[in-house]
Amino acid sequence: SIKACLFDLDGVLVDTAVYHYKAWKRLANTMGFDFTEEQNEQLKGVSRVESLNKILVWGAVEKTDAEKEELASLKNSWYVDMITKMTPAEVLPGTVDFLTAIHKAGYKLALGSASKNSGIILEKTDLAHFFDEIVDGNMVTKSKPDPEVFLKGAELLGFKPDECVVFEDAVAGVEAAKRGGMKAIGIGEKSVLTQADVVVSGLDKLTVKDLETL
Ligand code: G16
Ligand code: MG
Repeated sequence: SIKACLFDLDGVLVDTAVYHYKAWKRLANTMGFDFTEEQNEQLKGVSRVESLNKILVWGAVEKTDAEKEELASLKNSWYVDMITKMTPAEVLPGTVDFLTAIHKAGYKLALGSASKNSGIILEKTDLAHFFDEIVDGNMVTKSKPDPEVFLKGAELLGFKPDECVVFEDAVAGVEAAKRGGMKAIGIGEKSVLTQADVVVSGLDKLTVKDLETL
């Protein structure tokens, strides 16, 4: 049975995707091109370097590794400026109630995010105290769909993969959970998150009971 819950950050607990999009768009614009909101979907759950690589392909621009490092840190400085101003009001609907309920019911909680900025986001939105363990982009070498981030979370919490459920909004994240041998609750559209065991539109649609029947 399920004993631990692993949460993705962006798109599940908070909507930082809009800030990532604004910052990447600004970066693309400074290089003389643009990309669509549809293309932006492909950046969700993907690491910073991999996101930049995709964007450079879209703009048909080639850069050296040193230039890429500079571009990525420029984007990150704009992104950090925005997330530093985040408040608890930006936590997605139902999140605080659901995290409170599962914590009270005795489940252990971990974060499993690709972001290297998870610490500041959790602090600004007042969510940090819910988590027993935090695994983020600073602690993993392989990004989703590799299961590393979630396997590390399960290990730190002291549970086997089949005792864990992952909450994910990204296709790559759901795939990571399944590859890791975990249950996956997709946050989004059923037609997109086809590998998920259950799909809901948000944490506001879930109760503790839903975990018992997984
Ligand atoms: C998030 C976002 C991705 C972003 C990645 C890395 O992942 O979904 O779009 O590229 O983190 O973020 P950073 O540049 O802050 O390290 P997740 O796993 O929380 O959805
Ligand atoms: Mg996400």
